Amino acid sequence: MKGALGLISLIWMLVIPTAALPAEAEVESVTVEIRSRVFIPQQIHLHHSRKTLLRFRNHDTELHTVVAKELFLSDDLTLSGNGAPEFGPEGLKKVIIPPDGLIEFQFTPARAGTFSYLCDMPGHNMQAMIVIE
Ligand SMILES: [Cu+2]
Repeated sequence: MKGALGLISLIWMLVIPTAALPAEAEVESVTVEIRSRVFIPQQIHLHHSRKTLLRFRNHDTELHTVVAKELFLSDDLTLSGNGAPEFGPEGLKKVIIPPDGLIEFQFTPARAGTFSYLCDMPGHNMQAMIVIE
């Protein structure tokens, strides 16, 4: 009986804090791994008007870029990690990710659609898709 009570209170401790999290914490978090010049997975799904944390982790020993024209034209875009962003007249053009590097995009996708992105390093031929529902 004591054991059962202990188990129940343990379940409460595990369940309640999650249920009590404020709406602010409802961030959709997705990670794309880069291995051997491939974006993995090849397609990810996000949702418009939902706060998103999109990570790219480069496991290769060479640098890669993430070039996504329209996708990151979001008012609330913030970048973190050790990538090097490049900006053009229309905003963020691309981010360079060093070997073993990580970049994090925090943004809210503005609209639904299918967006392809790529790495524009010569000869890499790397492309993948983000579907925003
Ligand atoms: Cu690349």
